[in-house]
Amino acid sequence: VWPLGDEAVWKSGLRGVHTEVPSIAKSIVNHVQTTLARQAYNLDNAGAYGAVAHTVRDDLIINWNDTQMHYTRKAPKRAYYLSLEFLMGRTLDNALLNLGTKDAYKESVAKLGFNVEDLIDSERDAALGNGGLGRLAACYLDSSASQEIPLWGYGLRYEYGMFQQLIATDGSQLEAPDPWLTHANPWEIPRLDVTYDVRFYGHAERFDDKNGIWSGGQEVVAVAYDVPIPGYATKNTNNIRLWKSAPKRGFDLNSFNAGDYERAVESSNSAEALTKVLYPNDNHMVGKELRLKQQYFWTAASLADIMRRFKNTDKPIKEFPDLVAIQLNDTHPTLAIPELMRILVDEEEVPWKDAWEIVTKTFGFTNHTVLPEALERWPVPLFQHLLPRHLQIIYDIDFEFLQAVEKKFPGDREKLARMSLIQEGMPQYIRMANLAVLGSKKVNGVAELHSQLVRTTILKDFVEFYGSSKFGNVTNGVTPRRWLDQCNPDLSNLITETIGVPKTTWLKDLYLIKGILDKVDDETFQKKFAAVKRKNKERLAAYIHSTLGVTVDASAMFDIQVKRIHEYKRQTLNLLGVIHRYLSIKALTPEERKKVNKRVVIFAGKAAPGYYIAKLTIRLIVNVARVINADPDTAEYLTLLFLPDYSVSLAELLVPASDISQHISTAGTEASGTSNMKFTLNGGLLVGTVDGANIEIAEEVGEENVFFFGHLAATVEDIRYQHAYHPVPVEQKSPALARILNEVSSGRFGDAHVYEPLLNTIRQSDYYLLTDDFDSYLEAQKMVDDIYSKDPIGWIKRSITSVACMGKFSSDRAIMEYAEEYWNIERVKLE
Ligand code: 4GP
Repeated sequence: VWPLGDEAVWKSGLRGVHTEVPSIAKSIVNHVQTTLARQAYNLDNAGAYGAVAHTVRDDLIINWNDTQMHYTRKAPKRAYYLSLEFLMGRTLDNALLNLGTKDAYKESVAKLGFNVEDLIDSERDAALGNGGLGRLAACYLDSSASQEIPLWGYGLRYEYGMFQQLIATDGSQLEAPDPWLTHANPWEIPRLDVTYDVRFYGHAERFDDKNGIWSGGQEVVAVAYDVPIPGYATKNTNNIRLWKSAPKRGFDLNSFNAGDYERAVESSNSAEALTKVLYPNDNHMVGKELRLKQQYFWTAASLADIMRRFKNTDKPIKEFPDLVAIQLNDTHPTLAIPELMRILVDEEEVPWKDAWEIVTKTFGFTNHTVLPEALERWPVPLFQHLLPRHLQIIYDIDFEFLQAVEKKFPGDREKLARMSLIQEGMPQYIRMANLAVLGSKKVNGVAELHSQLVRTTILKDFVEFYGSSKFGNVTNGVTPRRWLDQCNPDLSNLITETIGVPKTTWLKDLYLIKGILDKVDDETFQKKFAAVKRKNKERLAAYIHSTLGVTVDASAMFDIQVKRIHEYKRQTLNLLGVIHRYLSIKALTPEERKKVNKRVVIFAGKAAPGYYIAKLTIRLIVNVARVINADPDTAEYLTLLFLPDYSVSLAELLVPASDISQHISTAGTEASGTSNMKFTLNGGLLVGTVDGANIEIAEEVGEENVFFFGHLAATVEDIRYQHAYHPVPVEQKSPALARILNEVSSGRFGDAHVYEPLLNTIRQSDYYLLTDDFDSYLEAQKMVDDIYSKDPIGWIKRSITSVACMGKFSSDRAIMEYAEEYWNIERVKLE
């Protein structure tokens, strides 16, 4: 349908995506001239990046528009992924690869006197996330678009993303803000006309039939910003809608007129503060009011938007779950459950029972951690103050639920107390995980072991109540576009040339890379494969040289552990292992040392600013590195590095360059892990515990290709009990470890007293079982050294086999499991 006017004129103005060099170049020049208002003669890389990004943005928007119009016309069931974090990284390279226009852009950019790779490298990461949970959301968006699943993400447009990490002269982590939006962001489309009012505080009244009225308080406006997500080798382009908070009225006119300017802007400042900054915690809850406000602001705006879109279809409200599936990425968006109840019951006048049926057919809940400190609970008084109507709704849900539990398990008061949405005490708390389970159709964990632990520990009572069919598993995945083709183009090309299947096919059906297995014994292939790894290591070595000024030997084994710094992830175990290696090499004669397997051990990762022990860990790594790297006796055989400011783009450099990587969490604590998948997919082998997705990776690639060590999840509880009631000193359990702890205490690595609190976590309760796992860790490491140094061909074969068997870990497989088994959603391809 065309608006009034001349249809032919309209049509002549429309164009498709740029594919040819001349039109790309023309558009870039046009953006330099108009969008940037700059001249060719003084254009630097940043300017050229801006013009290229705007040209690509135009392409994305064209596909975005077509896709969304197609969805609207077809009106299929859609999925919504509610996530407080989307850890996107850079966009330009990914967009060019997904659109299939990278070569044409490369040529166009070269014609204008620039190098496309330099422009790609000048982009700042979008770091709207902490770690695994946020990066998973980004992979899922890429996969949904690539697999043509109609899905939108909903999140917050933080003005400041994940903090920038600096290392002080004493080795400690310093945090600096991440003002990633200071140079306008070409990848977002402001939708200043798409806004919703979100209420806080005020007064709630409840009526007999459970409906109510919520009024007064403060209103804040949510403004939409859209981020197009291009699928790979398809026109389908999905969307992430991010909300920015804005004051409802510019400022308080009364105060302004009375000359009190500070007062006048106060409320507008407080409205804007809502989406200022991402909370920098991973696997950990902080109970701050501002965080709860963020959660409600985001879920309320998202649901209002989803409801408006549903209403455009003119379907009766009871059909809502036939058109809408909402996935809760952990408990952060759980308020969507009482919020949908509020909309249905208070605004749409749906009877309570029917409303609850709609809700429980709509939501799905994914749990990402069983760590107790991560389980969200909110104090009732805070909740009552901020969201009085939602508290009433939660009480009503809880009342009915407990009646049903009592009916099924009469007289089991303890069970009632455990399952209630309200945790008794002073004050009472609301348990968000329980609410998420009650309000969802299905609940899942993120790897087989994790889902099993969810069913048998934190949600055991709920499995008994609902039956096990409500509780499933979707093992995580990673997008092979970014985590193979983009970060490791040489390996990607080698795979294509070897399996004889076009890239555009196997990158969307990752099981096809199994084809390289045929060549595992082929010497020419082995050489090519090894050469790719070597080149990636040299690329990383060059980065290390340019950033840290340290020269590393690319012929040494690269041993990498990069992830958030957390006690459960046990970076300290790795570090103590490195000290052990250092002392062992030092004890050898120069002649004996010649047989040592050379290693470069690399750490990177951020610690939450308030996490004291994690920050001490970083400080110790940096200071141990200073001692080791300055020791001429060992310099040739061992280098230890801490790379500051870990990010998605740094990961893209590290992942293809590992010989081994470490995923060494205490068994039962790492829900899945996803970097384990990325490293293995790029031919790095794993040193790991029998935990999370490590287990499934070993199932796929063969246990002989993974270096497992340590106690199993099933025994961890017993060991902790032993620690508490029959403690055995470290000296007795692991003399090797005791010696290393003493070396650190003695001040060999500086500041002896500073590290005592960290060492004491091991000497005292040792909650994460370092003492129990240390010796077996050393054995696994010895095996790594032996095979790597004595059987290089065997190593290459293991590495090839591992890559070949990673098909399962594509996020395409995971997103299709969600689509088919959880959301009941089909592909909608844009022709
Ligand atoms: C993480 C888990 O720790 C990690 O094992 C998992 O791979 C990832 O989620 C994605 O499922 N959890 C978090 C968190 O990031 O904050 O709970």
